[in-house]
Amino acid sequence: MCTVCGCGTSSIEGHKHEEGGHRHSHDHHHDHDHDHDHDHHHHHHGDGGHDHHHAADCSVHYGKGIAGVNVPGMSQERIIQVERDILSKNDAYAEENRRYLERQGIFALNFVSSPGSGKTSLLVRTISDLKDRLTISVIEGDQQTSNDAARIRETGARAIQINTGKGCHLDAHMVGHAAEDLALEPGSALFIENVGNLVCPAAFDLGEAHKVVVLSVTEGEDKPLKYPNMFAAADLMILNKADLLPHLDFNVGLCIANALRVNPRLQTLTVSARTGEGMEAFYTWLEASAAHRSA
Ligand SMILES: Nc1nc2c(ncn2[C@@H]2O[C@H](COP(=O)(O)OP(=O)(O)O)[C@@H](O)[C@H]2O)c(=O)[nH]1
Ligand SMILES: [Mg+2]
Repeated sequence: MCTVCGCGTSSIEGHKHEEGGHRHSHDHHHDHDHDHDHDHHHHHHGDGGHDHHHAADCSVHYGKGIAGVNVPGMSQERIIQVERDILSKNDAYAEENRRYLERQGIFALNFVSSPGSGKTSLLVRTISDLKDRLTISVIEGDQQTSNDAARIRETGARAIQINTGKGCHLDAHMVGHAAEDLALEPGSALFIENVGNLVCPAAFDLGEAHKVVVLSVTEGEDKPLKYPNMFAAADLMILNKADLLPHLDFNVGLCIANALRVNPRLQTLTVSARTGEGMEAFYTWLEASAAHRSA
């Protein structure tokens, strides 16, 4: 159980990744989910609805305690201790990654979003458009499949896929190994596409220069308010799928205002990875940020 986010099995040192058919699997230590027997009594009503009555030993307090998450059988104090251990281990790996990337002059971005906002599409277009200006390698994170790494490799760029299994985010240890296996070129850029999830990846520093949160116009203007941690952790918000705006009643100004309420320092860009609209502004941001970092 990942007690940091409380939404699945994950650990700092358990993962699999592959590159071009080469499978590389780590099997260190996994925290285990606790079996938890629910005792549901269903009372069916004539209208087809039913009530769930939980037995007295099944006290579920979702996020009510000081830890903000519930792990059956674990006290809130213990959860906080485990959470601190996981995050401090992660932070140590992230610092190692950051030092390595800095020594090599590699500019790393961590792309986070809900599934389907267009991260892979943005990466594919960016790599193709900047081919002659910048070498970009990619670490792809998904629970299953290497589809996205395959989409990236079609551009000619190097890509490695990490499958997190039940894990809901990439951690710095996974990224460190993948970066090593990619044999990154000094002075190049590294794009990390995180697992599609607007919650958990916010807590995990991977050693990147910036988190870039991608939101698509089909998701609603209120998402920055509903998932504030992610928008607070990011330095840039890319509002994608602008080509769909004529078909929607999405209010771009309101969405940006909501994002700035949770993070007044957030930079924002509106683009379409499909048509290419607005992408030049992203490339300008990218090259300016990379130059600023190596200056
Ligand atoms: N209309 C439109 N569709 C897009 C755009 N960007 C991505 N998509 C589509 O959105 C879906 C999810 O895109 P993908 O890149 O896989 O998203 P990811 O899950 O965040 O990596 C795909 O069907 C894409 O073709 C865009 O700018 N406009
Ligand atoms: Mg993707």
